[in-house]
Order: sequence, then C-alpha cells, then structure tokens
Amino acid sequence: MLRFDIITIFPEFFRGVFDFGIVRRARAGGLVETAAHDLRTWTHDRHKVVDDRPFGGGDGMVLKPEPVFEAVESLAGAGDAQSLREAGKRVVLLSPQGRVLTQELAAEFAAVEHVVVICGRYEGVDERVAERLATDEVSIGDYVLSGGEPAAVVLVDAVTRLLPGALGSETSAVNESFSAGLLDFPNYTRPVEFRGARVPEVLLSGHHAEVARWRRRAALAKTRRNRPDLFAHLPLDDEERATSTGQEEEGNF
Ligand code: 6GU
Repeated sequence: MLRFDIITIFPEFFRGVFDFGIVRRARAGGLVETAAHDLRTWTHDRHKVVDDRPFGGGDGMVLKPEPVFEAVESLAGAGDAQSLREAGKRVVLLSPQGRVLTQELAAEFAAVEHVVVICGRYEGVDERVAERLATDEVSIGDYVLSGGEPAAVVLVDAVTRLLPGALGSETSAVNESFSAGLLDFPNYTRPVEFRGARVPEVLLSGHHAEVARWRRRAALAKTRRNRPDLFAHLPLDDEERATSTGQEEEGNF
C-alpha cells in the first residue's frame, strides 16, 4: 500500500479529483491511499498566516518554512532526507525549479510506502524546505502553473498506474514502450472510413507480422515528428533511422 499525503493551502482542490478511473479503482482495491491536508492546520497564529515577504525585496509572497516543516514532520516523522529514504518515504516539493518528472522517477515513487507532497504556491517556497526537508524537488514540465496542486494530481496519477495490479496486462506494455523512449503507435477503430479518412489497409489485413512492422515504423515516424529529442536518443539500426524519414505520414510505409 502506497500512501500519498498532500500538503496544500487548497485542500478542496482535491475533493473528487481521485474518484475516477484507474486511481479510483486503485484506491478501492487498497493499492493506494490519498489525503489532502490544509497547510494552515500547522500555523499557530489567529490568522493562520502561511506566507511572508521575500528577504531582499521583490514581488509576491513566499511560503514560510515553519508550517511546512511541522506539517511534514507530523505526517512523515522527523528525519533528514537520507533517513526518510531509508524508511521508504519521500518528501516531494513540487516547484517549477525541480527535476522534471519522468516515467523513471514515477517508478521510483511507486516503489516506496509513503510520499508526502508539498504544493508550492505564490512566488515561491522558503528555500530551506528544498534544502533541509524535501527528499526531492520535482517539476512536471517546462511551463508555469499558479501552484503545485495540478502537478500533485499528475504525480498521483502517473505513480498510481505503475503500482502492481493497477492496470490490466495489455496496458502495461504501452507504458513500457514509453519507458523505452518511443511514443505509442497510432490506434484506429471502426468505422473503416470516417469523413473520407481511411484506416491504414495493413491494419485490416490480418497479417500480424505486417501489422507489427507498420506499428513500429509508425511509432518511429511519430516520435521523430513530435519528439525529436526522444528520437535522437533511440538506439536504432541504420535502416530504422533511414526509413523514419517523415514520408510515412499518409500511412504508406
Ligand atoms: Cl510542480 N509547480 C508550478 N508552480 N509550476 C510548475 C510545476 C510545478 N511544474 C511545472 N510547472
């Protein structure tokens, strides 16, 4: 059982968001547990203040360290990053300054027992949280969100679907293909012709080896077109590299 504890100033954001699809089923099946906690719970002043002005000046407010440290210590126990990791726990600070979340990092989180997630807010979080409290500082991509809450939903989804038993066996192969740095092949279903666009003939042929060859080539062409960064790192033989020339777009391989 993996437990996610999410620390946020918007706990209501998470009401219902984990009640759908794979995550709902994983929760119902006891594979994962999620809880959202209001950061203001760990303040001690009348106005439950969680932020303050940045030293050195500048716009916006910074999340104060004290409530964040108290929240994490009450949920995960005290301890430095190393002892937390040794206990099978991670404390993840979500921020645009983090390491970008990959399938590999999601798999690391899927292998532990407890993930405490800190949702950054405002213009930032006191850096001592990243330096002295979090085991990981994670971003979900190169764009700016107003806060870490949508990123927490992404993290829980990406990790939960990797838990043993969360997916059917045929879907787990898809995820392996992305782990291998190649995008999934294009899929089609009925009708064979839709608004003048036909399903590639080979997929109707029943020739399994031909279908497999088409899918491999289509996946390579799509990866090359949409993700040249991934394509550049694929371990391809000369023929595969040469035949993924982008001329396959009409389904003629
Ligand atoms: Cl984790 N937080 C924020 N505020 N923006 C982001 C992000 C996280 N990941 C990408 N952009």
